[in-house]
Amino acid sequence: MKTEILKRLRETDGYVSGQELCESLGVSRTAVWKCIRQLEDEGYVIEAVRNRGYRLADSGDVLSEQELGRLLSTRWLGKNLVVFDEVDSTNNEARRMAEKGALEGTVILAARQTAGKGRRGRNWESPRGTGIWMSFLLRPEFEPSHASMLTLTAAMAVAQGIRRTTGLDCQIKWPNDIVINGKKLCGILTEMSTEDNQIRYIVVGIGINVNIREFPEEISSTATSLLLESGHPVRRAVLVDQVLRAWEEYYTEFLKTLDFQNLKKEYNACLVNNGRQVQILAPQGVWTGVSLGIDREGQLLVEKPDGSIEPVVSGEVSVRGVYGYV
Ligand code: BT5
Repeated sequence: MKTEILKRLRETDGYVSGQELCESLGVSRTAVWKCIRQLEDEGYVIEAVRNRGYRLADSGDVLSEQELGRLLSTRWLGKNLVVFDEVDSTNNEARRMAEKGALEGTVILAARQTAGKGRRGRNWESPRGTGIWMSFLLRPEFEPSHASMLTLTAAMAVAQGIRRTTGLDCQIKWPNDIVINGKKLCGILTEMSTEDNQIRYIVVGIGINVNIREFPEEISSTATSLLLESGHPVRRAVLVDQVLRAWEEYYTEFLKTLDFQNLKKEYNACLVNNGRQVQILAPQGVWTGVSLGIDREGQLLVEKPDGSIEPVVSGEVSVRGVYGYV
């Protein structure tokens, strides 16, 4: 019924009378009013005027299955798409759905995550309605050793999606962050399930701070949002579409060679600290060198003070600039 009411509001330029809605849908005024409230909760701005009815004033920043269904311009990714009001983590939800047989390309979004997660058990702040908390499910046929490169394709897609939607230029902090003006805007978490050295499924999780105005104190000096950087709110549904669409393009390119041969030039052009001193925080200790960009395997090449070049594998390390987070 909610979908039908939304459709009628969209089709009508002026007001749709409440009475007419009740009669044509065969429901009470209260039922109509409840649907209107739900639509407002989703982000639609609806004007209600006595004796005239309801009018859709603005589609606002709505992130619903209907809105995304209308907007999505991908070829296959997200044709199966689920939006939750609240989940623990969209990555966890995607994994649960994968275990129950969900199809490749399934996309899961949530208005809010109660236990959003980063790497190695870290927390990911996911406040309601102001970010893109999204995961998608893949069932690729390549070997597990290629999987870490999916994080890199996702980072490129986020950077591209943001550029196309807002015109803002952001940078990639290898392997899984997107930064802008030295602050973290997005984090990516790729998880994989394997059996007998074969991939059962992969979940790529993307968290983008879109319209967040304020962050908790622990991260307020390192985190930022598109709203804070651009000075105006960004429509999340449009950005979701652009990111997913860009990802499909990069993934197609990646599948041709199963490495970054065709993508590494573009990746390195977006890489923060390329050609500069970085610190490598590895389990064995911290060391410093000059970042030379990624190679075709997606490893970060770092030149040590003795001139030797060390490929750094993602997974166990973090990279920092020498002066702080970036
Ligand atoms: C990440 O981990 O950056 C991966 C984050 C992935 C989040 C997405 S949201 C959709 C999907 N579902 C999930 O549950 N996760 C994925 P890592 O590199 O470990 O960074 C985590 C660190 O970033 C934390 O320890 C904080 O310092 C910081 N942080 C937490 N929330 C943040 C936020 N919203 N913005 C910027 N920084 C944040």
